[in-house]
Amino acid sequence: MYEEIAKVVRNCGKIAVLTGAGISAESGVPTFRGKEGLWGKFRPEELATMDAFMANPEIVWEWYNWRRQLIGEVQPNPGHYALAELASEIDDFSLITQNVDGLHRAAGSREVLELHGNIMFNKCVKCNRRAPEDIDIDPSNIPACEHCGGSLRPDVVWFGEMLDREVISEAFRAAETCELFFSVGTSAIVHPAASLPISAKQAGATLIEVNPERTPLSDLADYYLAGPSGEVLPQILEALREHS
Ligand code: BJW
Ligand code: ZN
Repeated sequence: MYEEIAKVVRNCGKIAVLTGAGISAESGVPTFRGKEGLWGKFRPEELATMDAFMANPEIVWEWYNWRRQLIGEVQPNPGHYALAELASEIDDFSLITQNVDGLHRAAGSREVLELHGNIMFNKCVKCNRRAPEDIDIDPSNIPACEHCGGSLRPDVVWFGEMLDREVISEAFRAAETCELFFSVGTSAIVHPAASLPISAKQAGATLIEVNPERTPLSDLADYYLAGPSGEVLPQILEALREHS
């Protein structure tokens, strides 16, 4: 199987990869959904919204501070490193992530389309400007934006919010023009990210899914590789190097 995948990869000049929370699971970052999922006792739909922030900014900031601390203590895993290395083997490679943890960059991936922002940054709820990087937030005394006085919030995309127009356009461009699309460690239910593999397939790309559990995408995929990405992706890379 890996030999066959390696051949497909080798024959494709243009590859796009979409990752989700599952790729960071082996680093110790909990996923949102599924058996081992959920950040604490809250569902993302309950805390990752502007309504939740407006109703109770303190709880939302406590949740984000807790996650920031955890993410600050973890390291990339072999799945992240395999993708960074794969990029150097392929002429045209786009890495698109829904994750806000920055672990792809930490693994050496240089160009990463972060669809849902980055948890380590803050921005203003009113004017949307990014705040200086090193501001720690005290949930009981949330700092105000230095430009307009609005409250600071994490620089991530909540439900009901638009994704950055340039970032999502670039992601769709990559999906619609690639020859091979990998969907890795995502439940493939949150849109518009979940539309990317479908658009790629509709535009004629081969679709490979890497996930220990089946998802709504699995039946559409040309190859469904059941397993943790920290094991599956390095095996693809190894097969690619052996057969080139
Ligand atoms: C492993 C593994 C291992 C485990 N190895 N794998 C079209 C249709 C229907 C609904 C909509 C639609 N368009 C928009 C919507 C509404 C909404 C939406 O999609 N809702 C769905 C729930 C139905 N989307 C939005 O609101 C988006 N905005 C938007 O579309 O704007 C336009 C608009 C504006 C106004 C009105 C209407 C439209 C924004 C979505 C933002 C999502 N934000 C979050 C939080 C980010 C900040 C934060 O981190 O706090 O993003 S929610 C959360 O879900 C997070 C994730 O990036 C995202 C996706 O989750 P992901 O990565 O797939 O993780 P999991 O946990 O779901 O899955 C993990 C997978 O890993 C599992 O499958 C495991 O099996 C697997 N796994 N271990 C590999 N070792
Ligand atoms: Zn402001």
